[in-house]
Amino acid sequence: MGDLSKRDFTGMFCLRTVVPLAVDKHIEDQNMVPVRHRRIPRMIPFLIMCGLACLPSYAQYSSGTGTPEDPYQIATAQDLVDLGNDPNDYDKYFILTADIDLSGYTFKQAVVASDTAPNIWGFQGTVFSGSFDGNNHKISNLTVAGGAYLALFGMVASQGKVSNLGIVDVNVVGTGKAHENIGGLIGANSGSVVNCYSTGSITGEGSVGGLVGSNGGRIITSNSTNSVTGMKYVGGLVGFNRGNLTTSYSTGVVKGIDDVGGLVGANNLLGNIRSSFWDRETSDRVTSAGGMGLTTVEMQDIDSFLNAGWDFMEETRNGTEDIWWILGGQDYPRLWWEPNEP
Ligand SMILES: [Ca+2]
Ligand SMILES: [Ca+2]
Repeated sequence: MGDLSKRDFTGMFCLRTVVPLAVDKHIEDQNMVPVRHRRIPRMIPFLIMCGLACLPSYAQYSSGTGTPEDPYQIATAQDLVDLGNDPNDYDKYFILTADIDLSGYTFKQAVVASDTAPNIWGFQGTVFSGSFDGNNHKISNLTVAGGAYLALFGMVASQGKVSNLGIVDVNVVGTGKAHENIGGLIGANSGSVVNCYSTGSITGEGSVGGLVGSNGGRIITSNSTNSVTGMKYVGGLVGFNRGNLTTSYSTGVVKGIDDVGGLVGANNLLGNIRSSFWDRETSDRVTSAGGMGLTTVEMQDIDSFLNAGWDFMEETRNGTEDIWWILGGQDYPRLWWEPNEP
């Protein structure tokens, strides 16, 4: 739908620029009229074809060229859908320039970098290897109900990065065969997740996590309040971890059968989990494959996190990036731009 509307627009744009040109030349240079009239009609289809051929390099998304200096600007739900529909752009740079509400959309697979053969084991499709900067905005009401690798991003490559993004009121349900690698933000991550959070509900079978289903990359300064339900490798933040997880937490209720944990369901020999926490009470989980379980009171006490090196606003001992803030005694730590709404 998005491509069609853009192509229609591009075609109109070409016609509008070409037709006045013909009129102007007609008025300015009447001696040349017979020649111009023969040549210009032939040019019109040619110019329209040029416009269509050039479509991927401009007139795409709300603005930008996809470079680090001039990232594609994602300002609408349609921009996001367009990104998902164009794997050629998965290695480009993107920035969110507005909050996006996906109410009214139901996705059968991840919005970006989806598994195109959900009934075949493993990932088939194009992995996201670009950079998506949420720019401290949120994407709300994402609903995904389908097979495997379900989240906003199905799979992110080692050079990929997702940052500064909230996924709010997300609802992901893995159904059918092999509904594995299910999360709020990323199904299977090998890249970097920095300053992200997620709220909502995640359900799947294997490797199910509030933020990331399966992590082989790096997750830092992120959190999830998602409720998480699965069978095996089920965790409040990450279902299965073989990567780095640092300075993050989760609070959502976690339900499962095998390898179920408050923060992480399973952590293999490559996995490294540091300075991270989960709420033992709200998660209904006293164990996790990594991290430290705290009471709700402890989870809302700044000292629990300062002692683990977290960089808060209004303190310099742990750094001056000022990643976190907290309404002590009332709420959990939040990213400095994250609202303290439930
Ligand atoms: Ca598959
Ligand atoms: Ca600080």
